[in-house]
Amino acid sequence: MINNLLNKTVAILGLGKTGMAVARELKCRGVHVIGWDEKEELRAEAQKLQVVVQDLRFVDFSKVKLLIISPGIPHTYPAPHPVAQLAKDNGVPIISDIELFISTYKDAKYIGITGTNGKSTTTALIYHILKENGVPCAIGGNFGIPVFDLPILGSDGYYVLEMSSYQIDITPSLDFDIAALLNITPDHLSRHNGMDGYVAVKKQIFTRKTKKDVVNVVAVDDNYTKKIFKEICEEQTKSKNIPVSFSKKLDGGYYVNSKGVLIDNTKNEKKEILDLSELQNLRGKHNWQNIAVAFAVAKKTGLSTAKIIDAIKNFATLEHRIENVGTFAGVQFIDDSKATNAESVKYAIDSMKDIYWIIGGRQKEGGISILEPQLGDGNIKRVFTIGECEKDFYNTTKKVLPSYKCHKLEKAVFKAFKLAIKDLKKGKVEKPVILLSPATASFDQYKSFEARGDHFKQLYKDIVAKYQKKFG
Ligand code: UMA
Ligand code: ADP
Repeated sequence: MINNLLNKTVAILGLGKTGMAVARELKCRGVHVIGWDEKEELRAEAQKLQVVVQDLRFVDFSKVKLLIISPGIPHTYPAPHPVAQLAKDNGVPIISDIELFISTYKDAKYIGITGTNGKSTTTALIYHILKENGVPCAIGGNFGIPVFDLPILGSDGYYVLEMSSYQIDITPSLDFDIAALLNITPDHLSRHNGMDGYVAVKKQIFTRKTKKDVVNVVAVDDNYTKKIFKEICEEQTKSKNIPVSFSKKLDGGYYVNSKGVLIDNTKNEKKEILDLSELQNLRGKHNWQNIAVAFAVAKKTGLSTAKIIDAIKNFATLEHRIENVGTFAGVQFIDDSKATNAESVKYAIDSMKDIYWIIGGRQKEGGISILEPQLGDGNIKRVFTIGECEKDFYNTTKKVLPSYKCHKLEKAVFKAFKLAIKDLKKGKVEKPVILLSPATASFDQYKSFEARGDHFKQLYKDIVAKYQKKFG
């Protein structure tokens, strides 16, 4: 596709990671690029690449061939960005970097993974399995590396791409050799005009531009994904459609039984693959779903079961996702800062006991209402609230559990530690865990969930330093 753009004009809206990587590539390929970002420092950086920096609202779009828009910028809901509207009014296609990339580099194979939760873990796990086994591959997309920053792979290579709903929405003609969907629960609803729009976008990962011999993997554990699977089986009779489940037995697919054993039932032989309950690097039932999907995808690349199992066993947990920070004075610290919605917290709470739970930040739709049934199940001992929504969360948890308003993470961590030590001495708990699994976005107090998790890890170090003499 890029070859057809020689000497043509392409507009790029958003010069963050995504836009800048596209700009760099297009400039090298002799394309005339006009770019804009509301941030001055990004505009200055683009100018160094010889990009014409100009407010795109005032550009004559009749001369523009394409608009490449960053995923974070709305082009439909809640309201189209004025530049997106201008492009539409002039009949200029609006696409993502991924659309441009896939239609340019057609030789390699593509694996796309989406879902509300578990995308990064599953994408990283698939990439790890391929890499460990010597398959040429690269990881990118919503994972944090824009596709135009990835190496060019040959026809035996796989691009393993994490796809957010934002990215799918602006990639009208996807062409994944293997596409996988993990789960769907409400998220990002304002960008998709409600739940129906969000579900429809997630389903689009299974659309193809040209490819025919394709594989679709769907974890059918919720009603939305179950319905999508049924629909694609009806619509794509020539594709290999593989169901996966971590919650129920399945014929013709992979499932995890009640003991946590991954079963290959693709040929209805109920072959035991691996006991997932023992894996310390991928704790929690939610990871059973991620592993089952990763396994199904990896099998379709032609790797043997034994090779996939070995790679799963030595996968290193991703940062900020139920990450073990350390244990001090008998108290374990777990960073699950990436748990930015209640659904993801549900599984963290399920997989641990004696929890001193730190929650709060910028609230998302629904807050923690879906967690209310779990509050009294005995796994959580005490709750420490922080951030913008702490009043709401405190009012919910205090009805069932001892709860403390701490406002800031620092106070929450220190208070949780002192109370955990006290409870430990009194024999009220055996293995206390201080869990940062906030069920919120971080932006009220932090730049990102990573910054919030890093702060938590620093506070663990501060505690070790402060109490070394007493407990060390
Ligand atoms: N901007 C304007 N005008 C506006 C609005 C924004 O100029 O009116 C500019 C901003 O100043 C910014 C850029 O547009 O510089 C928007 O950037 P962006 O955030 O869309 O894009 P990137 O920095 O390129 O990051 C994106 C993804 N971000 C989002 O989808 C919000 C990253 O996912 C992704 O890793 C990266 O591309 C590489 O492909 C992050 C994310 O939060 C991790 N994703 C969401 C999620 O996981 O829930 C969807
Ligand atoms: P995503 O990239 O979709 O945000 P991550 O793998 O980064 O997903 O995990 C985000 C959060 O969701 C973490 O707190 C993690 O423990 C939790 N999580 C991971 N996989 C799942 C899953 N399959 N279902 C629900 N929650 C999950």
